[in-house]
Amino acid sequence: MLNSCIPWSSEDAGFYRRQGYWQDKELSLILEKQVRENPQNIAIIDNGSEKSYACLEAASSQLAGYLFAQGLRAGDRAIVQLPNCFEFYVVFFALQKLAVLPVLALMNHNQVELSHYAQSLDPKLLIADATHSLFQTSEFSQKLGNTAPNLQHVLLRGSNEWARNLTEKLYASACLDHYHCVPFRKHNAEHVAFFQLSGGSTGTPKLIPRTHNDYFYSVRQSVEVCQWSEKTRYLCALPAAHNFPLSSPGALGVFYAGGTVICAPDPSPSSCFTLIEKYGVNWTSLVPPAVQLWLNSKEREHVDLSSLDVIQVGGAKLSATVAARLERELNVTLQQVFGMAEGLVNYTRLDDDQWTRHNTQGRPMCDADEIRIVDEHNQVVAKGEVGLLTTKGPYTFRGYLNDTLHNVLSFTEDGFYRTGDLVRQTKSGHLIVEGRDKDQINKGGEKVAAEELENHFHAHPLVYDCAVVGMPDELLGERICAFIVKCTNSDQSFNRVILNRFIRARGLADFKHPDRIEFIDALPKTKVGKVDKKALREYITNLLVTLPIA
Ligand code: AMP
Ligand code: DBH
Repeated sequence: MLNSCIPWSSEDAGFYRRQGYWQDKELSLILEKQVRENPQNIAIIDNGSEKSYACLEAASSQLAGYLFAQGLRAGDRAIVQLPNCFEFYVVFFALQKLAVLPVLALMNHNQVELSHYAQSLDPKLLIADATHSLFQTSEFSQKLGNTAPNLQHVLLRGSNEWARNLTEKLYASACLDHYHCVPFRKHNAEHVAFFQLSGGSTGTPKLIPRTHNDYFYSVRQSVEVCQWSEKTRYLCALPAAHNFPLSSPGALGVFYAGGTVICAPDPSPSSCFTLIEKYGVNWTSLVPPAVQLWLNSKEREHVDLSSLDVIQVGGAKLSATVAARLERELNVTLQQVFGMAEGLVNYTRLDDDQWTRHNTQGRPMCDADEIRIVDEHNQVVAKGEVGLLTTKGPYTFRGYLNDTLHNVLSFTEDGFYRTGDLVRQTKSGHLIVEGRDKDQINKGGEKVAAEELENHFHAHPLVYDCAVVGMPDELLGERICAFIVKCTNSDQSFNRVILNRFIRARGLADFKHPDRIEFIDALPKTKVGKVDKKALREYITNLLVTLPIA
C-alpha cells in the first residue's frame, strides 16, 4: 500500500528533484523547524486551549507510540473522521510518523462514504468522534468490520463506553510540553502519505494517493506564494480534512511557517467572528456561500474584524460582484484559490491588480505546472479561448487508487490530468473558470457526483429511470435536482416524500441528498441516445423562474 500510487516517470521525478521541488522529506518533518527553534510558540488554539509546537509534537509522538504498541505498522491504513480540533492534527502527524496511511473523511460523510473507504483500504484503525451519530453505539463500526476484516482498533475522541478514548491516550503523559521525542523510523518520501478525496464524477468516491514529496512541496510553495510567517494567525473554518484548509497553505502551511491555527467549528459568522476578534486572526479561507453569509451578517456591526488581512476564497466560483464587496466591506485583500485534491493549485497573487483579484481564479503556483487548455480532441485551443483544463506537474497525482478504467479516462495519453473544468487563460497566465465538463454538481464547494446519486435512486424498485443535474441557486451557486421516471406499476402514492426517505435511509452524506425531485414521463435524449442533461438543466432553470418552490 505504501507504494500504491502510480509513480511519476523517472524523467519527471529526476527533474522535480533537481529543481528542488521534491526534497525527499516526510510530512511529519513539517513540524521539525518549529519544534527545534520555537517549541513554546502556539501552534493551535482549540476551544480556548492553546497548544504549543512542543505539545503537538509530543502528543503526536505519544499517540504514535501507543498505536505502534497496539501493532500498527508502516503501510497499514486508517479511516480518520474528526472535526476541526487539536486532535485532528495530532492524529495526522502521529500517523505520518508511523507511515500508517489515513483517508481523512469529512464530518458530514455518512455510512455510504465510510463503508466505501473501508472497502477500498481495508483499514486496521478507525479514529472518529464520539458525538457523530454513527458512533453512538458500536453497531456501525462492527458493520465496517465486516467490510474491512482487519479493522481491529477503534479510538473515539470524547468518551463512549464501547470504544477506546483517544483523548485519554493523548494526555496520559503528565506534561506534554516537556516530553522528549522518540525518533521514528525514516520513511520513503516517494511513498503515499495519505489519501485525499476527490469530488468525483462517477458512481463511487475516488481516493487520491498523495505522496510525501508532492504534498510537502504543495504546502511549501503555498507558504511562499502567500508569504506566511510566524505572524500568520489562520482561522480554520472549512472542514480541516479538506485539501484547501489543510494545504493551500492551510494548517500544514501554518505549521511550516511557524504561525498559529485557530480552530472554528464551521464557517458561520456566529462561530467565526468572535474568534477573529479574540485571537487577532489575520488570514482565513472560505467557500463563496460563506462569503455571502459573512457579508450579509448583522453580527458584523458588533465585532472588530480589523485584524483580517487576507480572505482566501475557493472551492467554487466567486462572482466578481461579491469579490468586490468582500474587499470593500471587510477591508481585506481577496485571494482567489482554484485548487483540487488531485493536485494543481492556482492563486491570485497578493500584488495582482484589482481586476485580476476580482475576475480570475488565480494562476498556477509552480513554474513546473504544465497547463494545456484543449478541445474535446485534446487539441490545444487558441490563446484566450475557453477549453478543457488539463495539467501535469510536481504535485499533481498520476492516478486514483485501484481504478484502472477511470484512470484511463482521467488522463490524456501524454499523462495530463483532465480536471473537467472549462477555463480560459488571460495574457498574464491567470485562469478564469467558465464552467465544467464533468457530471458533477458543485454545491458551494461541496461536490456531488451525479452518477453516485443516480445509482441510489436506481436501487428503488419503482424508479424506472433517473438523471441528476445542477439547478441554479443564488447562495450555493447550484443545488441538486433529480428527474425521476416512475415505473409503470407505480401509482400516485409513490411520491417525493417516499423517495427522500429512501435516499436518507441509504446512509448517504446529507449534502448529496436531492434538493428537488421532479417526476417526468421520459428523460430527453441527445441524437446519440445519451440523456440530454443540458435540456434538463434548461428545463429546471426555466421552471424555477416560474415556479420557484417545489
Ligand atoms: P475536488 O475534486 O473536490 O478537490 O474539487 C476540485 C474542483 O473544485 C475543481 O476541479 C473545480 O471544479 C472546483 N473549484 C475549486 N476551486 C474553484 C474556484 N476557485 N473556482 C471555481 N471552481 C473551483
Ligand atoms: O475545491 C478544492 O478542492 C480546492 C479549492 C481550493 C482545493 O483542493 C484547494 C484549494 O487545494
